[in-house]
Order: sequence, then C-alpha cells, then structure tokens
Amino acid sequence: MTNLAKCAEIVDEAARTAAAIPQFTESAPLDVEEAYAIQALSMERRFARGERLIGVKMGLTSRAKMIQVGVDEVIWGRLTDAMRLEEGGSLSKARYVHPRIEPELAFLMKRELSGEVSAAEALSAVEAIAPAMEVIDSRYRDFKFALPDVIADNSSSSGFVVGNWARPDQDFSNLGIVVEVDGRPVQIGSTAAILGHPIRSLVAAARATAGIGGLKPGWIVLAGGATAAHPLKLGQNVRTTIQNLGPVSISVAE
Ligand code: OOG
Ligand code: MG
Repeated sequence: MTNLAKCAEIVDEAARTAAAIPQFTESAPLDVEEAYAIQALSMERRFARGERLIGVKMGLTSRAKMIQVGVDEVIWGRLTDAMRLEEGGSLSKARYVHPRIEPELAFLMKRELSGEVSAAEALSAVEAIAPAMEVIDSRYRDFKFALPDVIADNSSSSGFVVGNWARPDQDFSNLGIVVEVDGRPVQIGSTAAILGHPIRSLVAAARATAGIGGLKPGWIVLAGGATAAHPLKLGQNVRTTIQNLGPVSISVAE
C-alpha cells in the first residue's frame, strides 16, 4: 500500500522548495482516488502553514491541453490565497521548477454549487467572469507524469492572475483569445475550446468538488487552459486578451 501522507510530504516539499521529483507511478501503482487523497493531504500542509483555500482550478478541459501532456481526463486542484499573483505585477521565476502559463477564464462564485447541476444552474451561481492566466509548474522531472501523478501534485497548479471582472450575462461561449509574449502572439484560441463552452467546466467543477462540499460563494474557479501552455522565460511580459473581457498580464522576474 502506498503511504499517502509520505507522498503528500514529498510533493509539498517539492513545491515549497521548487525541486523536481520523480513520478510516484514510476515506483509504485497509484490510483486516482489515492492521488486525490495525496492532493488533499499535501494541501492540508499548506493550510497548516497559514494559506487559505479560495477556489479550484479545472485542468485538461481542452483538446490542446490533453494533447500537450498526453492525459485525456478532466482533473481539478485547489487554489490558495498565496498562489494569487497581482494583475500587471510579476512572478518570481526562482520559486518554480519549470513554469508555464495558460490562458484561462475565471468564474467568481455568487452561490454554492455542488453535485449534478445543469449549465443554467451553474450560470445562475456565477457573480462575474474575467480573463485569467494560470501558472502551472509540474513538480515532476521534465514536466512528465501519468494521470495519478499530476492529480497528487495539485494538478500542476502553482499560481494564477485574474483581470477585470465582468458581468456573466453575456455570451462567453466563443470569445477569441490571444496570448502575447513581449507583444508577439504565441497562442491563439477561443473559449469554445474549453469543453465546447466554459460553463461546462463549471458544471464539472461542481461535480468534482461535491465530496468536499462543493463550490463556495466568493471562490474563484479557473475553467482550464484554452490553448497549450507556454513556457516562461526570465524577463518576459506575458499578456492574455479575451475578446470583450480585456487583458490580463504578468512579468517574469528573478
Ligand atoms: C496539468 C494541468 C492542466 C489546464 O488548464 O488544463 C491545466 C498540466 O498541464 O500540467 O491546468
Ligand atoms: Mg490550467
């Protein structure tokens, strides 16, 4: 049997010290349920250090992302206050192993949402939407992992930045997305790449988190990268613009 608490300590230390580790599945079998237990235990260690749970991230909700990492199931992870980066600010590259950035759509929850819900029910629980970016940083060597590994590693989540909030009563099913590095486009896409409509990611989030009581008012939910993730290099300025919603940006500092 895998020692879940030990694995949680290993992955938490890897994240805390930005040091890459081998995949768990290379040395012992691990199933998805055990992987989520490791995630929960490793995040408990962060909460014990004073971080607060402020939402969740959905992952692998687009084909581009599934293809990039070779895993084709929707996954989720936890967002803490310490992971939030200032819009227009900078991140410290030294705090990550091999960070990549993804264009995302963020939901701000108005009401609780848990279990099996319709798209209309999900939408009615949303206070606002915003352009966002997630910084992902697999703690595994070479950014390579199997499904249980990435789940145990909080689904690679390590930071996020949110732009201006907008009313959710607009059509956000197919909005154009451009990711620019130093003004040069590196990824283009559409919110439609997220499960056909980003609201489906929120429906999936409600189902996925039912076991921990569902999504709470005030929480942020990241819908998942709409394009492949882009590796970050020192000195870069990265900006994502979503049609009708505007830009969100971050710089990469030492
Ligand atoms: C897994 C996390 C995927 C997304 O938005 O699809 C993710 C990874 O690619 O390392 O955050
Ligand atoms: Mg993501």
